[in-house]
Amino acid sequence: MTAMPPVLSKSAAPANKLVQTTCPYCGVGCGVDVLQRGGMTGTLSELKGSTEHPANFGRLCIKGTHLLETLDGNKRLLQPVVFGQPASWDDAIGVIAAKMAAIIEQHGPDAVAIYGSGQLLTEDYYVANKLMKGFIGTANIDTNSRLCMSSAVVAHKRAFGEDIVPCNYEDLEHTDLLILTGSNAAWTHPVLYQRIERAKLRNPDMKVVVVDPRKTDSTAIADLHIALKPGTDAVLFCGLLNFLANNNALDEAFIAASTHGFAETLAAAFEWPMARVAEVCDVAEAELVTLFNWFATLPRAITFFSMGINQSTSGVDKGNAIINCHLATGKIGKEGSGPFSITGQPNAMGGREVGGLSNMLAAHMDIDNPAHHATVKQFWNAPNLITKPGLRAVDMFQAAADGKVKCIWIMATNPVASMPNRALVEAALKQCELVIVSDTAAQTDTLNYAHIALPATGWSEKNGTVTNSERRISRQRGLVAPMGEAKHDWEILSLVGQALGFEDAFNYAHPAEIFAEHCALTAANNNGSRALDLGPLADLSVAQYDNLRPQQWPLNETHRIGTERLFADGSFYTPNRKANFVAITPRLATQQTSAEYPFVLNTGRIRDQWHTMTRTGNAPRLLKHIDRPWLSVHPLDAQALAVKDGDLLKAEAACSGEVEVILPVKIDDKQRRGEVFAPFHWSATWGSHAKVGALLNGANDALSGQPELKHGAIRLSPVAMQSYGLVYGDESLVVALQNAGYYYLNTPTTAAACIELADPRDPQSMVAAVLKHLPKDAQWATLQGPHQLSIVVTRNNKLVLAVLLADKPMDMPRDWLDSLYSGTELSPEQINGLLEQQPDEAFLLGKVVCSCFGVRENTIKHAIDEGNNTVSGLGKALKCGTNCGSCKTELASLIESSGAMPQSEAKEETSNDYAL
Ligand SMILES: Nc1nc2c(c(=O)[nH]1)N[C@H]1C(S)=C(S)[C@@H](COP(=O)(O)OP(=O)(O)OC[C@H]3O[C@@H](n4cnc5c(=O)[nH]c(N)nc54)[C@H](O)[C@@H]3O)O[C@H]1N2
Ligand SMILES: Nc1nc2c(c(=O)[nH]1)N[C@H]1C(S)=C(S)[C@@H](COP(=O)(O)OP(=O)(O)OC[C@H]3O[C@@H](n4cnc5c(=O)[nH]c(N)nc54)[C@H](O)[C@@H]3O)O[C@H]1N2
Ligand code: SF4
Ligand SMILES: [Mo]
Repeated sequence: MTAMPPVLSKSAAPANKLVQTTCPYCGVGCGVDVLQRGGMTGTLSELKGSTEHPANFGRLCIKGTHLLETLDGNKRLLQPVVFGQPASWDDAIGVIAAKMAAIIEQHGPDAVAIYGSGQLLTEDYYVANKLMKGFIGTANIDTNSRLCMSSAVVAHKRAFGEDIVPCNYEDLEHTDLLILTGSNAAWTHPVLYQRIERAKLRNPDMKVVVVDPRKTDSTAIADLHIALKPGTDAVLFCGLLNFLANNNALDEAFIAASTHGFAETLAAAFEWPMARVAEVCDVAEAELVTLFNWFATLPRAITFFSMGINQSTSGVDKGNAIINCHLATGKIGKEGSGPFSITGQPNAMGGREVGGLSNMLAAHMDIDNPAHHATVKQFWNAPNLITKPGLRAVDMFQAAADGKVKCIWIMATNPVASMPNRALVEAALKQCELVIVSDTAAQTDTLNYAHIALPATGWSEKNGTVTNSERRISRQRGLVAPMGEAKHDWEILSLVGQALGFEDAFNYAHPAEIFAEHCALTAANNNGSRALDLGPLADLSVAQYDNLRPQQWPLNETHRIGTERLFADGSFYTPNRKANFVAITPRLATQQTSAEYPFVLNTGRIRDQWHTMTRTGNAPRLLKHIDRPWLSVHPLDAQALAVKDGDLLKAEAACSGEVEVILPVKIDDKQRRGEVFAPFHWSATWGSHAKVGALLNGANDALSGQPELKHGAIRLSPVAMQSYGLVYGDESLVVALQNAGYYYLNTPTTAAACIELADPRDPQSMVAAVLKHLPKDAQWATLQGPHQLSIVVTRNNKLVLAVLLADKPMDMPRDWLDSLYSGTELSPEQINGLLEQQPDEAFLLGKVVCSCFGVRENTIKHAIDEGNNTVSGLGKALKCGTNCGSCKTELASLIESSGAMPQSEAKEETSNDYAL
């Protein structure tokens, strides 16, 4: 009997399918499983961590978990916009090509620049690099990775001969000493931090040391926190090398066989005896002794470093000071040992692989190496291959401000918000003849300066590869069709390449073709001379590419399934195959404080937001942990400035010029005196004065070009505001009132839009602006008192807008406002509560749990927090549950959900509840 072919109905709905992709945020590169319902035009749901992905084994952090909530179509750029008008793709590409060609014709190719991003996929990045360096003929392609990884890149090249991260994530679980320096991994690389946390639970002997001027959440598992003076890490690691030499902790055999330059390096380190290190780093000698002894005596050690090291005018030297200590003790190339630079962005590593910085050629090949030049020229058949490096990020914007760069194409980055020296970046973009911005979001600080805005596809639509911090290449898969008219970045770049006359070189139809070409280039004339070798992936079919499983490079004939750890054989990628020690003379930060600018400004990240918030800002749940920018100030500094929590402080730097920065104060004893911290996530899209980048002057490392973003010099002064406001309700109504006062900050809740206002004049001054924007088709109630003025607008008795003004800052619980905005009709009492700006008692204390004695939920929770963590204990304290007893189960569940278990009941995590 012959088998019948299955009958397929043409109209059958596509089956639901579990698809694996990669998280688009940080460099951990977690695998993500998503349920695709109804094919590419359907919906996505049930997002979870991929249990078999070697980066995360099923775990995700809060940003990854809420990815689906960020895909808000209303916030997307959906159509090309050319000089303010919606346009077709044909028109947009035509205008770009014509204008670019004219600029190149008149001023040469160096008048054109691309400023790209470590958030592009490898395929996008490869095409951008090829177009600029091989065909347009300029190396003016730099990216935000310059602000992120470039110091580590140069440190690696100096020490190892190539930009190589030797370690892998498993090493973090098999070490005896983990030094986290300049990293707040608990917030910035959470899944790795969780892996470290669990490794320490399993092996309590493992030591964790955090080196950071601030006491961050990452110190939660630390055996030692060294709160050093900012900028002094090179001193610390020179001191460590000196100590290792004086305490017989060197690996002489390794130094002799595998390294070069030790004597000069040690001579430089001899300048740093313990007492001097303690003084310059401003830490207790005993803390240094503890750390140094651990490094000297424990067999395995990892130094995990990130932006507190890289974002410095001597970031490269700091990287090499760290690497020197690992080379001197042979703690490299072995399980659980090595210097581990952690990449920030999802594809910072992939960008480095394709050579997407202005001083690189391609595929880890160098501009000034004639053999490399010949290889790339032949491979690309490139008519205009560059012969000299191009502009680095800070210099690129300076050149634009000076009128030398006339056309800049900004792709997948938001430099007006994220570059230092905002005043200069704004001036540069105003000066440019042609500013092209490719973005997924409809609104960013940078889009305000775009002559041409191009809608790019975002995560869930894009299809390609990324490489994480441990050199592991994973697929980001297209799961849904592009929104609106969005196109893939590689596609947009190819269209422009074709329109400029390079049809043959940019006729890609699928990212698999680009990936194959990239892999083939890494293998071209390689023969083991470059670690980056993806040769075995150069001939993947589209189907094989689609099914590519995560793997680590190098991949070559000897390592066909990838290489976990590099340098295991003591051989490096310098001409003599030895690693270089680099003699270090530590330098302090360039932006030093003075009598006029007495505070050190440190900037960085928070747990639940990603960079300039164009994606994470769309998920109100991610604003629950922290809903506003702030400036952390030590209590004694706050006292001297006469400010309290929530007051507004004006921050000024010598470079901030016309740009005014105002931030709410957070009094914070985790901060050293004289130093303040601000997250850089909020931008002018979120608030009138949230422009932290304006306070940093763009000073950068001469070797890497990486700007000093952790050490500004600023002055602070309280802002005398006379009135404060809170505007809450329908988004369109709230947004219209944004400029009713001098200062505003957007703080949306999970239910509604919300902005805070402040103004140096009295509340009446804002009323005229408010009245102008109130809806005509609604009812209003108003109440004016000596210190406050409220307007409540309802439609059919349902709240649409509340404008609450007062002469002092008000702390209105957002949960209360949300409860009133829930779509139910407001009672007269509730309207009065709003008018009086007085949350009702029932809300503040929660619902009644024990009806017999009228005990409310929040009173009970408070008692639990106080230590009454048994039902009978609560009964004794509050009487609840002591009459009819029917609320006892609810009391028990409140105790359970509070997490307040008596010590004896607390369970240690068992070792089989996660896979490693
Ligand atoms: N939630 C979240 N996670 C992210 C990102 C995000 O935006 N949000 N971005 C990703 C990106 S691109 C990056 S680059 C990484 C960055 O990851 P991290 O480098 O961990 O993050 P930062 O907060 O920028 O800075 C880290 C710490 O450096 C400290 N620091 C400042 N000056 C010094 C110093 O002189 N010495 C030392 N030892 N420490 C100092 C700061 O106090 C801060 O706590 O995070 C990635 N992960
Ligand atoms: N003060 C201070 N400044 C800093 C830092 C700091 O620590 N302090 N850190 C620096 C570091 S390490 C980094 S990495 C940078 C990050 O700074 P940015 O790169 O400027 O920040 P993002 O918000 O990630 O910007 C990415 C932009 O690309 C868009 N986008 C997202 N996906 C895509 C896509 O697939 N295609 C296209 N075309 N667009 C897309 C987003 O909507 C967003 O507008 O900030 C730097 N700036
Ligand atoms: S740790 Fe990084 S890659 Fe993993 S889920 Fe969180 S943001 Fe995404
Ligand atoms: Mo970064």
